[in-house]
Amino acid sequence: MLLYNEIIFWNDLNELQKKNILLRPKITKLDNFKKKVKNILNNVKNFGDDAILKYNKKFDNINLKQIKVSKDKINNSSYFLKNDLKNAILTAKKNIQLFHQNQKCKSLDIHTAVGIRCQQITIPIESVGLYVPAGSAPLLSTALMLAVPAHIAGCKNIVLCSPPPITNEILYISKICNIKNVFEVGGAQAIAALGFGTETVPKVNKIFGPGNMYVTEAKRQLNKSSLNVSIDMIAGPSELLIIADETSDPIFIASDILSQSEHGHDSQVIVLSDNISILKQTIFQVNQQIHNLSRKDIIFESLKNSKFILTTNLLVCTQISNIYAPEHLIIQSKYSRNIVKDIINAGSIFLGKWSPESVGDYASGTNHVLPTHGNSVFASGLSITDFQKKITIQELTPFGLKNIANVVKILSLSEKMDAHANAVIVRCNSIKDKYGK
Ligand code: HSO
Ligand code: ZN
Repeated sequence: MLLYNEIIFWNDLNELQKKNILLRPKITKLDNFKKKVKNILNNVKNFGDDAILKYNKKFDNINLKQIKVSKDKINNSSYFLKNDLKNAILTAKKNIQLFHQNQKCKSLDIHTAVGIRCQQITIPIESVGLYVPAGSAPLLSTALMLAVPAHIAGCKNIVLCSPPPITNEILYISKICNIKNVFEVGGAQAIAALGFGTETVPKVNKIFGPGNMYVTEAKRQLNKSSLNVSIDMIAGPSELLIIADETSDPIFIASDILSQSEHGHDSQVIVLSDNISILKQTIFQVNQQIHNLSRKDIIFESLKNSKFILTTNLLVCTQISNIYAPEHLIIQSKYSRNIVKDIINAGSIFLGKWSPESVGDYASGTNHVLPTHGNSVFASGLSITDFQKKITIQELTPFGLKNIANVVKILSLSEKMDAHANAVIVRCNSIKDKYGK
């Protein structure tokens, strides 16, 4: 039960209290947790599929003969799903596809000076691993958010891993996204398989997708190793910040608070408003709506991390939001479009009362894999550029080289790199021999 006296008056706080109010919930890490993950990585590295089959038995209590999902099983998934679910998946896919397709950046081909041609081309990362967590329910939406951009980016080998038993929903998404390499393996062992490769799981160049703390730790350890494996991001618990004014609808805000809070006991919601009545009505609505929800146990837990803060005006709300740097930001105000102009840190923004976070989570087209834990101060949500890399190309004519030669000579000699200067000088001498001057 949330109480009205939980409303925090921002102006009454000193600097330290302000800082503490905006802290993320502490994650309690189990003893030896890093060592356990290291062990899993080592076992998968040394014993490949055998180790994975054992972990499937140990952690997921499933005895599989093979971890690779057969082509037939992927294709047949379609028969097990109701048409309305398949249609919903297809509509979401269409929107995600349209949005991500337009993220493609154009190649550059520029003459920086006469005779100096510089290009930038975009190349897809050849092999990518997509991790789709299961947790309390397999996140089919995450499968879409990873598979669609990987496909659009042009990645040649797309490998998808999800804990056993893999669901028909995830297999259906693999089918419509043309992913043929699908494996029933979860947790740190899945990340290890993607990072090292096994007899059946191909080694990839970059691993994507959220997961529990074991998955996250495995990604961190692999990323630090010298394996040339990269990761998309270190994802923490999900979070939402809401800015509301007197025109917001407390019923709607409460529904957004609850949808965020059902993710996990460590989810967090911060509500900022310049209007105490809106905050009180919202708290009232949260207490009303929670009773109809199936995940109320998780919600009761995570609501303990929520904060309702009263400020003197909307500008202060914006400033607090930029300090907190939320993963999701909902702005429900008559000035939404003006406020958004001052936002500099956020993963994804939802403007106005008709834009619940749920729509972005599933179907509007934007990606729901977003920077958490304040990382939106430097990072962005997933986009197709994460599945690609850029290569620059340059080509000079004799004239172009002759004109820039002196600049390179002076700069390289000032760094005491005379071999660098020489690479230009020998060519300039050759140009003189050939063309005179
Ligand atoms: N809000 C989550 C994504 C999600 N919601 C998946 C429901 N399913 C992180 O952006
Ligand atoms: Zn969500």
